[in-house]
Amino acid sequence: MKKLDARICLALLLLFVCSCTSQNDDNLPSKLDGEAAGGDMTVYLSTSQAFGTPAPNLSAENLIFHQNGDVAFEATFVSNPSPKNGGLGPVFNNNACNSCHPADGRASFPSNVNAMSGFFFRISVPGTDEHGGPKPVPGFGTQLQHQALYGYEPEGKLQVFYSERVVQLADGTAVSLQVPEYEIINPYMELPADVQISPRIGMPVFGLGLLDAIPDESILANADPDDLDEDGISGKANYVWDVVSQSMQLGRFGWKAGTASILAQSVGAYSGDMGLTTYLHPVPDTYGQTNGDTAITSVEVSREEVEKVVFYGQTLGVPAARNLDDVQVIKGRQVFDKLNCKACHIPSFTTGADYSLAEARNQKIYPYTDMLLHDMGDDLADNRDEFAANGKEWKTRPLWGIGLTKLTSGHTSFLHDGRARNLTEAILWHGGEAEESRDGFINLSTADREALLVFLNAL
Ligand code: HEC
Ligand code: HEC
Ligand SMILES: [Ca+2]
Ligand SMILES: [Ca+2]
Ligand SMILES: [Ca+2]
Repeated sequence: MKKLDARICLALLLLFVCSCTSQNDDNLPSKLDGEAAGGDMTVYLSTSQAFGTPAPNLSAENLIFHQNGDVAFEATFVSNPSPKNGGLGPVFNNNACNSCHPADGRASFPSNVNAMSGFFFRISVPGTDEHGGPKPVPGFGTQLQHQALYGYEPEGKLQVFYSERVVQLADGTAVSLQVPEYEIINPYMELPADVQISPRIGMPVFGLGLLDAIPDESILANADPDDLDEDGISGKANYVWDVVSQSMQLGRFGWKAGTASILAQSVGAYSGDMGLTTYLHPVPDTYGQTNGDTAITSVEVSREEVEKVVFYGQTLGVPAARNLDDVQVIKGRQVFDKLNCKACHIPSFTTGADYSLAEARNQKIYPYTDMLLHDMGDDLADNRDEFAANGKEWKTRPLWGIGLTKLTSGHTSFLHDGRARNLTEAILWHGGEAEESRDGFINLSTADREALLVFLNAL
């Protein structure tokens, strides 16, 4: 009897302890839906380093590789001859990855458009190249390098004029938009009259491994190019010529999803943005131009260096969303849903199980993008095709981390050319398929509009 009593006592005690512990668990702040924006690759940090911190789940070995990549991303290239980081140019746009992606975030729109900055023009003439991509401008290629080494001529200089457009919101607030007009001035040789210009600015580079790990099928599942369900939202996949596999692949990166992988984007940057050859672009971007390279030499950036820089972008962590239980944030999320922002800025995906980087596999992530192209209307159009993307189409930008832009990057310029000076302007520039969402935004009450902005700033 006594023994049994003791056992019952013990059992009761255990039950008590257990229920206490579980009660404590309930009281712990549990992860809110969407807080771990990058799954296990989430960084819980809201400082100026929020975009530039390695994912916390990297293996020890991978963390070292990441840190080497950090050095590669920050390397400043100089002209030959140089014992280290030589080969810059002869024409280029900037001299380091992180000059155009400062603190791993987005570049601000330059106060002097002809200084080295994160801003440049992609260019082409009507038609396509042999792979269906933009057709190079004779003597200029597909990118205008507006810087040059001493003794060389830049391909041309940039010019931007702004006019003002005032948008009246339903609550009486007037918002002024700056409408840009771009031109190439002082070309080093005659430019064809029909040259097409696509202005672009450097965007954040964190979380790219996770975006890369979303299975093709999950992206394609949301594509509706002919809008068969008639909700006004199409969503089209870009298919692009991939220098790595030498085949057509689903485009994922760049403002028009014009490259298929972080590797393709990065070697493209070495080649086009900095004038540096790699194993994937052994022929200089300016080979054959009178202001360019006259010889094909050994590659200027080693394959090892390329692999490091790619791994870096692949393994930067994603900042956690903040204050998701705040009443205004909760309301703002409802407004986001009501205005159908989520049709393109799709909140969540699960990454694939067989992605090359183990740390990025099987993660529930909250990037707020569908990785697809959308017609955004005439006002945002660059009128320049890039593979399947036409002159009005842009890839839906991920919104994760967007609320930390000011803190990490010191400014709040948004959109492909940095024309929007804050979130409100960015939304007001939406047109085309997003016209209804934009008009809904214009018609919001002051309180609902503020809640939406508070929600975006919590991402
Ligand atoms: C002169 C400025 C400049 C330099 C230098 C530069 N980038 Fe970029 N980067 C850009 C711009 C502009 C884009 C958008 C390109 C586009 O839409 O076609 C971009 C896009 C990217 C993207 C795609 C991100 C996304 O979410 O789609 C990656 C990755 C990237 N750059 C990595 C690099 C790396 C690595 C380097 C150095 C090897 C580098 N960049 C150097 C300006 C630059
Ligand atoms: C039809 C698809 C679509 C809808 C609907 C849509 N967006 Fe977008 N959004 C985009 C695309 C595409 C871009 C990139 C446009 C560009 O850079 O020119 C973008 C860009 C943005 C940006 C700037 C991001 C950056 O990195 O510069 C913000 C902020 C934004 N959207 C918020 C919203 C909000 C809020 C709503 C709802 C009111 C909304 N969007 C509705 C497709 C959409
Ligand atoms: Ca070079
Ligand atoms: Ca060029
Ligand atoms: Ca549709």
